[in-house]
Formats: sequence, structure tokens, C-alpha cells
Amino acid sequence: MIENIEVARSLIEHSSKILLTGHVRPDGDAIGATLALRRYLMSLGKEATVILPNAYPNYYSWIPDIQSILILENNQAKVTEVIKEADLLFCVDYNQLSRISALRPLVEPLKIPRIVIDHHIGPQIPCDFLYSVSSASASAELVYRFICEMSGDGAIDLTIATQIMIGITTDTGGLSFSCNNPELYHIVGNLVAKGVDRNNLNIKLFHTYSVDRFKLMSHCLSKMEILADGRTALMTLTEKEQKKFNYQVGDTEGFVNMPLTIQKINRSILIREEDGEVKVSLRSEGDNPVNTIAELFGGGGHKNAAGFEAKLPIVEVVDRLKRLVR
Ligand SMILES: [Mn+2]
Repeated sequence: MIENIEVARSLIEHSSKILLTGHVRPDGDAIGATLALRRYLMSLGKEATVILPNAYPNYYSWIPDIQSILILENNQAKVTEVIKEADLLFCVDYNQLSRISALRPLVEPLKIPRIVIDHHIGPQIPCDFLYSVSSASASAELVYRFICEMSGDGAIDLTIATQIMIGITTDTGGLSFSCNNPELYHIVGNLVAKGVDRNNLNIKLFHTYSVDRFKLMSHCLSKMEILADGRTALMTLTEKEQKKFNYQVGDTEGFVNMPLTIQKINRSILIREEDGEVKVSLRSEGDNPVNTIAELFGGGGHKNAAGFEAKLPIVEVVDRLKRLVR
């Protein structure tokens, strides 16, 4: 759903200190999309700050402007101060306030206008302007379209183009999934024409494993089970196993996609312990919804990418999932 862009224009014109928020455990899209918007808003003479509930993975520290991000868990005082002064809020790449975890109690009570830009199904954040397209490859793609509608393609400099390309690249696995919208290739073409170096970006984004992360991946894959239906792969990682391989934030990113490269496997599940909880990621290919499975456990997501969290022992979650996918 896209509302009249003039509504957004007026909200931005009447603001001076803009807050940009992204989801917990930020990925390349949350980071790229918020940073691109920040830079664009600054070019309009606004103060704009990206705030995230927790740290981004270390392997993203080269992303342009990333050092400007304020992280709640590292800098509570500064974050609280910036939030207090803000007069416009952007919610980017998430569809429910629960996705910003510890930021929520600070942001939700704010009586300032909200703009939501997101590509997840069923946005549930009350707002004054909603830019929600679930067929979009990434929120970064929507940021590109948003900026073009606001100010034209000329407002996108090489840095903004790079940040947008990072979001699109990470959310589509290098244009290998969620990539059937022809418009996407016009956008990517425009970004490359602006000087974005996709060769280099792909190396920086995908060739980033630490030795520990590589060994954790190999351990995780070696434990993979194929379930009774013959088309679902299931992997688990306990807190203890992650500690053994010196787990760092983001280290398991992408693991869940790997079994999908096996012939006939079209569903993949990763069950991981973190902070005494169980976090489950589900992926699939084709007309094979996994969000319906996630919903049974109170989670949700897209047809081919979904997840949930549960306060249950890992063995019980494994057991229940096994019974479900027979
Ligand atoms: Mn995204």
C-alpha cells in the first residue's frame, strides 16, 4: 500500500530532527535502507539519526556511514536524548513494533508523526504515511523508489546508491531469490550506472567468514537431518555449541538457506538457542509456505522466509516440528 507521496513530503518538510529505526539483529537491508534514507534526509538539510536496538555484525563495519548508527544497548544515554528531541519517526524494514525489542518502550509513546517503509506482509504499525510493498525485494528497493518519487533519481549519490545496493543484495542473496520483479533490474541498472561496483560489493558482502564462523557453519551442516517427508532439512545449534566456536552476532546468518541447495530439499529449518530462548528460522522454495508453520508458534513472515521464537527447550521444538512436517 502506497499513500500519496505529498503526505510524506509535508511530514518531512515540517520536521527537523528525524529518527530512523530498524529491527533487532539488523541485517544488510535494515542497515542499508536506514543509512540511505539518513543520507537523503541530510541532503534536504535535516538532522537524521539511525538508531538500532542492538549491534550490527562486525563484518558490516565497512558499510559507508555505519559508524553514525547509535546502538541502544551500547549507548542508552545518547539514544534517549536523541529520541526525546525527534519530531519525525521512520520505521524501516519491520512491520510490528515488537521487532525493535528494547527500543519499543522508548519509541512507541512518542507523539510525533510516523512513516513506515517496509516489504514484510501485513504492516501493523500505526502511522501517518505507509509505504508497504510486500512484492519488493528489499526495504532498500522501496527507499530507492521513495527517494525517486520525492526528489527524482538525481537525489541518489554514489554512497546512497551503494547503501541501497547493499540492502537489495543481502535480502535477495545476490539477486538469487525474491528477484522476479522486472522493475528491480531497472533499479539495479540505475545503481550500477551511478558507479556502484557490484563485483567488489559481492566480495565484501559474501566473502566475510571468520575461521570460527566457517567452522561453526561446517559443524551446523554436519548435524543436518532430513525429515521424514524427504524434502525438509532441519539443523540445530545449542548455546554451548555456539560458544565452542566463539559465536559473534550475525555468525549464523545465511546458514538456513544452505540446505536448499540440495536437490529435492525445498524447506529448511534452523533452530538456535540464544539467551535462554529458541529462535527458529524457516526457508522454502516455490509454492511452499513456511509462514503458516511459524504462525502455529506465534511467529510469522513471508511465504518463503519466516521465523518464530519460543521459550521452550530446543528438543521440544524439534519434536513438534518433526511431527508437523511428516
Ligand atoms: Mn528486508
